[in-house]
Amino acid sequence: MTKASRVAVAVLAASTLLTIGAQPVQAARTTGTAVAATAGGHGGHASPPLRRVTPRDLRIGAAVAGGGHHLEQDYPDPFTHDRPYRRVLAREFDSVSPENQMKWEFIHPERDRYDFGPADAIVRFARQHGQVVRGHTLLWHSQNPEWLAEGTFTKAELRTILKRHIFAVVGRYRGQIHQWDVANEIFNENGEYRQENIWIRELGPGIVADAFRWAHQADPKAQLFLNDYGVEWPGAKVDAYETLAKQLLADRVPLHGFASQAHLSTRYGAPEQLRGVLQRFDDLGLYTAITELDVRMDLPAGSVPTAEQLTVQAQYYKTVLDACLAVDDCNSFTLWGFTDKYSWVPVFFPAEGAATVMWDDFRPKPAYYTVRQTLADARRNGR
Ligand code: 9MR
Repeated sequence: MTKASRVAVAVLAASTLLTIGAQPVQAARTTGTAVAATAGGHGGHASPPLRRVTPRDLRIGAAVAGGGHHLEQDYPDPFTHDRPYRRVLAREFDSVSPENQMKWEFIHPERDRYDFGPADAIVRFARQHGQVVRGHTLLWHSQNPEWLAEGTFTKAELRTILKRHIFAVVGRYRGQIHQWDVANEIFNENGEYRQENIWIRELGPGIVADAFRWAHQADPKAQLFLNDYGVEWPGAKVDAYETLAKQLLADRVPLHGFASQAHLSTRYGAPEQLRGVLQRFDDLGLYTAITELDVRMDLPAGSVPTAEQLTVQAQYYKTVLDACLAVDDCNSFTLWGFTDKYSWVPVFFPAEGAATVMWDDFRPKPAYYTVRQTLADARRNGR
């Protein structure tokens, strides 16, 4: 079915999917220790794995840890060194997103040099394990190499640099990428273009459309996305994306999707309005996706989450998954890491942590079981 005809039947589908949305939250009454015991030392070998129970029109993904991981880390690159990690990644997920390995500073470290090795390894791994890849990311304000961020260029040079980069990177993986986050985090909370984005600041917002056009030329099969955090609730940022999406579509720019990263904290309420946000973009004929889900919680140094915290966390995961399942063309659901062992959260939020669905040793938490049950119910109900 084409995207257009899927939109036409979305209203019909919504009535079925509402039932899924109303599934009771699976109770998660165990403490971290008790969960460890009930998981029976699975070390993540929970059965069946997530990818086996996921509805057929949805991809279940995880970020691939590594590649200049976080800031300074005292452990070796997880993807290349941690074999149990790789086993769980292969078994549980059918989509992978390089957490850092395709970002400018890693894949294009010098003006005349690309370092494709780590990204190549992920694309190869995905092929070997029947997974698709989400490419991340092409036009962003952050993690740009020094030569670019500190360099002096004319506008024409900058435009050529971006164009060549997109053709080089997207072209290299042509036909092997499911979705590209073409433009990442381009608006601030007030819905204004971020001026710290070098491309937008120097070349104007029109460069966003060009980035989409170039990416499409380089890989006509990849679905091209706008991606951001802080769009889990309606507001100025979501309005800005909706206005931009409408404009790009009116101008026949190859935009195919809108994604909510969904970096959440239990300090704030669960994103009950996410479904409505995604529906606004589905109504435009776009795919939607959850691309970076994690749910952090307050964890004073050295403490472990309480049973109650884990239950609340599981509910947040379910709220986000339910939103995606209830929207017809939400076709990708990705966790930003599946184990606390390599999560970015404690590095960036020192008083928070435990944000993923598995403990450091890959034993599942209540959130894992809730996600799996919710996926299985949706698949059984014909999603
Ligand atoms: O998880 C990524 C972490 O390893 C990096 O150090 C960090 C640097 O900004 O980026 C993290 O990933 C971000 C993603 O690329 C875009 N959305 C927000 C993510 C969390 O910061």
